Amino acid sequence: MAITSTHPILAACRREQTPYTPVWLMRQAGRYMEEYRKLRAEHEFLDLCKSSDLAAEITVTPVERLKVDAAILFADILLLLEPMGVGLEYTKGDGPVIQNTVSSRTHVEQLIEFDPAEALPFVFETVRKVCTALNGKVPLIGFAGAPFTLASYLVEGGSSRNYLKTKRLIYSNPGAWRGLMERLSSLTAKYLNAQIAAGAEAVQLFDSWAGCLSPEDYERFVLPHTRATITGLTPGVPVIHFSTGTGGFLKSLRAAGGDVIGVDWRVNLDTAWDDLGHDVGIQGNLDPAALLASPKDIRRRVAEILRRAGGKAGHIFNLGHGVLPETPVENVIAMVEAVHELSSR
Ligand code: 1CP
Repeated sequence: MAITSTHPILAACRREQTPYTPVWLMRQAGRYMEEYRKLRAEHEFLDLCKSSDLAAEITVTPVERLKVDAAILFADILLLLEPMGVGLEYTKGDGPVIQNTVSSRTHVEQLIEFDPAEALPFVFETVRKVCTALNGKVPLIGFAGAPFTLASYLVEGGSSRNYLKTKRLIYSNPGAWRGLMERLSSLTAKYLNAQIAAGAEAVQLFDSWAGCLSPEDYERFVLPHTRATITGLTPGVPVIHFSTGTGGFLKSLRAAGGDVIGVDWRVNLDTAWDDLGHDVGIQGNLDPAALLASPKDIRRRVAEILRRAGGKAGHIFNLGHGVLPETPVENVIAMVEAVHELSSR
């Protein structure tokens, strides 16, 4: 406990000075890694998530291979939706599919109520196994989808380009929307608290698709619910609040909560941080596609982000979104090395 609580990534969450800028990558365990592809060739994705031995192995491998400063739990934001009885499937090539989509108050009321600690025991087993394997070397970050991003999958039935079904529900049936978001926000808080109880030392809330909303709609229909999730979390555990495409309303994301705000590459890190205020941490924000460039170019781009962070306490280096499956693993290693070397102080 004493070792990890002073770990750079947790210190950065508290905006304390660190000997170097800590770094991890969203989707650091995934298809760009040969080790993962091998396991995936033998098992369905959901089966990997539900086998705590395999999920723990997939979580720990990139920590050793990439020398990153944190592990991210191998799981998926949509696991929390399966016990609701909506029929979750991962189909080859098409991404996740929800069979029974939500478009009315009746549908919201039909969603099965459950206790995440009981319905998803494999997640917490994985957390415990990962903590044992890491043995205090680096902290484990737990995660969940933020209520809006989870709701968007329930309403759309999968990924979406314009989120029209979601917006139609918000505009035409705000009561049903509120009911859905209230369910998801309390469920998410319980789920994250159970990850924390099992050993996660920080948590990240992914609101990956919040950027489809106008600032006004975000404030009215999303912010109160994300805030309810964050206020419901175990005190003292750092919260990273991540989204993409939200450069136009960063202040509202900040108002929803989080010790650290995760930003994508569509904003410059320094202007984003000025906008957020320097009394909150910032995470980001290399374009994941930059990892397709040469190691020399990657190093230059890393230096530029570090320059914009200005060595100020509270910066966690990350990509602006998840690692792309096409990424050469050597380039990821080069990126992590560059962050550590160039930020050393
Ligand atoms: O085919 C496969 O091997 C499955 C691919 C895969 C993986 C490796 C999916 C399906 N999920 C995951 C793991 C995962 N998902 C992790 C842990 C691994 C890590 O970070 O190292 C995490 C944190 C997530 C989170 C997640 N799942 C998000 C939020 C982050 C983001 O990328 O925005 C979202 C939106 C999902 C839904 C989801 N699950 C899987 C896919 C391909 C998607 C995205 C689909 C879409 O574009 O809508």
